[in-house]
Amino acid sequence: MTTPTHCPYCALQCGTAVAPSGEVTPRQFPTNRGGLCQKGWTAGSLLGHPERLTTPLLRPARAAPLGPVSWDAALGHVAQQLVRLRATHGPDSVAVFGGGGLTNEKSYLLGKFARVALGTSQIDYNGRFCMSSAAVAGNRAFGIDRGLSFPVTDLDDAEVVLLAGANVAETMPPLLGHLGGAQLVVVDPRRTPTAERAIASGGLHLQPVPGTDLVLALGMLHAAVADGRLDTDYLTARTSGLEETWRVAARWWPERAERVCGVAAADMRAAVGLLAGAQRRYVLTARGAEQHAHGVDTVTAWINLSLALGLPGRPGSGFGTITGQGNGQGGREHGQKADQLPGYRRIDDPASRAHIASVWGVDAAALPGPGRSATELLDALGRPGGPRALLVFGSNPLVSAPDATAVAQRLAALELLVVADFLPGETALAADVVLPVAQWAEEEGTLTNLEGRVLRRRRALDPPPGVRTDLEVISGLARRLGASGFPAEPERVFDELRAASAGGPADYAGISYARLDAGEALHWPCPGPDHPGTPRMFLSRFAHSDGRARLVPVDPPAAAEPPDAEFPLRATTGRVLVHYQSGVQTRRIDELAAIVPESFVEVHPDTAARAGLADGEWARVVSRRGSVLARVRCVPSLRIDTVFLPFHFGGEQTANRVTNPALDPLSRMPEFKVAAVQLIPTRECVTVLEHCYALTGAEYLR
Ligand SMILES: Nc1nc2c(c(=O)[nH]1)N[C@H]1C(S)=C(S)[C@@H](COP(=O)(O)OP(=O)(O)OC[C@H]3O[C@@H](n4cnc5c(=O)[nH]c(N)nc54)[C@H](O)[C@@H]3O)O[C@H]1N2
Ligand SMILES: Nc1nc2c(c(=O)[nH]1)N[C@H]1C(S)=C(S)[C@@H](COP(=O)(O)OP(=O)(O)OC[C@H]3O[C@@H](n4cnc5c(=O)[nH]c(N)nc54)[C@H](O)[C@@H]3O)O[C@H]1N2
Ligand code: SF4
Ligand SMILES: [Mo]
Repeated sequence: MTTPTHCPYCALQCGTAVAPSGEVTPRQFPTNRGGLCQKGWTAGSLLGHPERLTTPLLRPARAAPLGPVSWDAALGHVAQQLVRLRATHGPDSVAVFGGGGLTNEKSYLLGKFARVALGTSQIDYNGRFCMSSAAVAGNRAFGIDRGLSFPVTDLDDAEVVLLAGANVAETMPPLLGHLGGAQLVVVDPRRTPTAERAIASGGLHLQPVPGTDLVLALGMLHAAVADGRLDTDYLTARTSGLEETWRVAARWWPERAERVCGVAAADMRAAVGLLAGAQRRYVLTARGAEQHAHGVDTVTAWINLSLALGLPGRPGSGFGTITGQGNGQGGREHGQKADQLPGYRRIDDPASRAHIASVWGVDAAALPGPGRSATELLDALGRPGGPRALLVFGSNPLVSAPDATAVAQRLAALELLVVADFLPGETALAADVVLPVAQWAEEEGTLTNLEGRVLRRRRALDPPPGVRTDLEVISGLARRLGASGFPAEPERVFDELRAASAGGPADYAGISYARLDAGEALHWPCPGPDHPGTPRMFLSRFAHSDGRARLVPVDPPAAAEPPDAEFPLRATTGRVLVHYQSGVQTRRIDELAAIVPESFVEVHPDTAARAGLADGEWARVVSRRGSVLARVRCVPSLRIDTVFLPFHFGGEQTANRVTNPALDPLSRMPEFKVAAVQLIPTRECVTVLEHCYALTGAEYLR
């Protein structure tokens, strides 16, 4: 007997079947159609992993080692410290950091816990690092933010798909199965496996300087206008803002754009020709377009081009952003974001506050206002006026947040760091209290995938003795803080979430466990029990009150950190197929760690030679903030001005030691995708152990 559920990792949420032994096999589901990537196949091996956390751990004093304690002692200690801090320094002295991998139920209860049980405004989550710029751009253009406004199966019939900063061949391999019939245009500074597919499909690989997509998209919009490719009927009927947008784009003719972004004007025209010449075409963006200090405007530039060509809201065509984490979409809808309440409501909107307060049975005036965004929250820890305690659920910011060295200093300045995790990741090892929690295959819940489709995670086996679910942990802490209304049963939490979301943009009111278990595919908004859900949005109108989509004029900004004589190269960062995120999980899976055991830096051979480096040698990649150790991989297809680092490794190989915490002014998303660096040869000896496993917490915070 196997249990039908979904992969724990990315937003494609491939269908899986889990055996009582924990073995994972693929199952037919529209996103994966029986396929899985290597991470999905091996996900079960962490369930019984020897490093699995099975008892709460407590550090009696900052310098003391973590030691096992009872749940009562651990939760009692945390509650006592939180009560003390709150009484002495006010409710904002306690902060919460969540994750886009958490189920909808956990995200919801965590947000309620922060606002009601702790009374703090200081909650945000790692999704701020993920799709937040596209979320702002989508809201601005379409009036609502759902990653894809159509099911992925619609892509099956596409003739042309432009992928901007999305390396789906490595980040969502089964998605390629939906792109098989299309010519691809891939926009990426690197010749990724996805870019190889584009060339093989008779499409194009456009290779811009990192951080210059905005100029590239302006050049392409100019080409669309100049070559008579605008869809004028669509623009007139369904959009506003073309005139103002053209006023900026008119200054970016392709030859001028080429000088900034490095993509040949002829290729811009060819790409526009491919998109405009097809009936069924899509533009999809991901983190490469977003993780910039001007990510919102960059995504907006891609949306402007899509609108000019008449794609969004047209059957068989569209614009979309590929979300990232398992619950990347749902995780940003139900209240773990600093500026949001459940149902994708704004926390500063009086009507939204009143509705949520009534569901929660509290006074709307008692709900805190917006808090700090993730990077700003981490930066405020332990500073005067900043939080003195941090509770982390589902993130490893010591490895995944920008300027990791500064993050370690801020965590060290806390009076209390609490981490709930099932493995001893870097941040857990640095905590004062570690709470061992259940894994995906041991719990019930729902997640919302990249299509805005709500799906069920099901319990296939019991958690190991001594382990509690995140919901039980939150519920138990709330009780110790004297707060009521924090059930630990997933379905009860979901039913409360439905009521809280009712009437909001992300309306789940009509979605129930019973409907999902009966096999219905329910995409939000789904406002009532008889509503069929909304797989396709925008077919007749966009979500703005006038029903129109907005083109928004965007100007190329100055680079946040331009290369100079000292730091002449642009480092960009991202992912490889076999590792997931900060690597806590996949670095511990032997089959995956054997394939990519250590960090590397992709470098053009000429650039390597200039730095005195050869393929296979270790280098230090140095920025103004810090340096990272990585093995040189010479890649002739790479731009000579660019190097690439994966961010999946810890310790000396933490790529985020060099990244720039410059933030987008609207989304507050950090600039993971471009930092000025230099390369230097190093003779430092790096042992295999340091490659694969975390340093101890104490070493981190020294
Ligand atoms: N194997 C694997 N899969 C994953 C994940 C994982 O960690 N590992 N994580 C999941 C999550 S949370 C996310 S968010 C998604 C991310 O999925 P993707 O966005 O596809 O992944 P990234 O590797 O971060 O970035 C994509 C590409 O952007 C390129 N890029 C860098 N700078 C620029 C630029 O300025 N412009 C453009 N156009 N491209 C640029 C990089 O070279 C990279 O190939 O993947 C999900 N799937
Ligand atoms: N340089 C650079 N940095 C990046 C990026 C980049 O492209 N470049 N990408 C950014 C992006 S898009 C993202 S999404 C972030 C992700 O980065 P992180 O937030 O660090 O994500 P994970 O590594 O998935 O960390 C999740 C942790 O929570 C644990 N965990 C998993 N599921 C659960 C759960 O249900 N409950 C609890 N309590 N714990 C759980 C895991 O064991 C792991 O320790 O990284 C960002 N950082
Ligand atoms: S593509 Fe994503 S959801 Fe599918 S198996 Fe791989 S990691 Fe899991
Ligand atoms: Mo992400």
